[in-house]
Amino acid sequence: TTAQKPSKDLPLPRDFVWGAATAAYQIEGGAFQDGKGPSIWDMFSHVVPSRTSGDNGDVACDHYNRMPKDVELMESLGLDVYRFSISWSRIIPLGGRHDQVNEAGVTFYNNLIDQLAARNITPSVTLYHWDAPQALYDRYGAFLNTAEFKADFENYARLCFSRFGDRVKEWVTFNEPYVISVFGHHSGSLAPGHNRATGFDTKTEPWRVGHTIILSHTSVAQIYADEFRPTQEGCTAIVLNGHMYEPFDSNSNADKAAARRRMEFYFGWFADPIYLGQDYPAVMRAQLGSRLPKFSPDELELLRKSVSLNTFFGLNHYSTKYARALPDPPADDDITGNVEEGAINSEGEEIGPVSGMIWLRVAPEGFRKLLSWLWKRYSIPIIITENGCPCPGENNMTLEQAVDDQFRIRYLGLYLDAISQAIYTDGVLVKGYYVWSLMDNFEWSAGYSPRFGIVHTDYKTLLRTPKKSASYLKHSFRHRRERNQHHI
Ligand code: GBH
Repeated sequence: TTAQKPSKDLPLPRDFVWGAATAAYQIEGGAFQDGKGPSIWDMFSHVVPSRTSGDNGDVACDHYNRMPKDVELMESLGLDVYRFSISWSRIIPLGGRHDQVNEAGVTFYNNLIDQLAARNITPSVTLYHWDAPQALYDRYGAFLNTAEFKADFENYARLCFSRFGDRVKEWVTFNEPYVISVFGHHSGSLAPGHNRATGFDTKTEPWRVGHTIILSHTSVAQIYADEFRPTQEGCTAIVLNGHMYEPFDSNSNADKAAARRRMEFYFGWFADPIYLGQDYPAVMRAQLGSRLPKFSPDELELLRKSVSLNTFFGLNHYSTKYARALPDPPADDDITGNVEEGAINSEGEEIGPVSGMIWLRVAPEGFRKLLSWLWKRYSIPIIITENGCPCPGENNMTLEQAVDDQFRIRYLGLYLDAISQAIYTDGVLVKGYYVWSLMDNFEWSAGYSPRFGIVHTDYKTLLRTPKKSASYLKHSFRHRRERNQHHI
């Protein structure tokens, strides 16, 4: 399983769209420019620099000052879609509903959207990709205060819809609520870094944060539908991330149940309320009891009513893991569904070749199975809003070596084949694919060493150089869409 197979270049529907994704804090830089307020990532990276491997997003790819050139680059790559996020504290420096709007920040995004339109690239805009205004944590704990946060997020969303919604038709409220909840408020490896060691209540915080995100998402989807969709005619969705899980021992019923349970704790946590309009999965209720917040009857009614407002399932997916049942009882701050996860099964087999990141192994069969699992459970069209990988050792290569990214080309090819099989063999509706990422950028706690880009970034000169995977994708999408005989 450790050798990589080549892609079969399987077909994709003619109207299948492809694009590339980024996030504000990872590429923009300009962290203190033109009146931007501090976000939790400015604080997290500056206060204890070791938490971000000594790096920070002060400059990043300097996209804030190089945006027109970057959009030219996107055009040359042949992107249909560019997925980016808005930095909340760039346009409302203190974040709250009574705080001032920073017009310079609004202008930056207006210019970006105009440049994209001029080059025929469709924007897909995420409102929240992890960079909360620091002031919201200082004032009331941000996500930990549901009512306050929801009201401030509604105000921020309204501002974005009213200023950008004439040209933006695809809106994502939150990127990866799982990561915001668990990595921000349980392990603490991402901002704001809440964990047991820093004195926070990891038994309840992740679940409270998740609850706030679900209710805020639902409310903003309703606001868009009521106040903006009639004139703007766009759509809203949320982006969920997660691995596929296979049983550690394929003969063990306990491990099979553990794999299913792990999926419900990862995807079901958010997708059951949002895409089914119902309470959290029963396995979560059973294990977590009162640690898991309750939806009031009114909230459940609102959830039910807003299911149809979500026009697609945004999926960020990278890899597959094995799940092994742990003995009861679960730890009092367990977030996994009492599961141990790993890359090696009971036969000693690896799930797939390892990329430049330890958690990311090449396992396209898992991706195909996940697409089916999601389709069966939620029956909603899926857009892959992130997928990609760094090549092994990529950060220690010369430019010439780094742009010859054969490992990435094979990974992407196999994952696109998996989408094709999901569509044509398994009957899953997948509508698009956005590669992570447009260019090498700030990889959160890992700093600048992991390189996920299809374009190389030189952090000294800030020069961008497309890698071979960029032209591979351009040609592969053309070829796959032409090969399609199915006329979807
Ligand atoms: C996405 O998260 C993000 O949306 C994007 O910003 C990011 O750059 C991209 O992935 C690549 O990482 O270190 O073993 O604790 C993906 C979800 C969750 C995957 C945290 C890595 C850390 C695993 N990520 N996880 S570990």
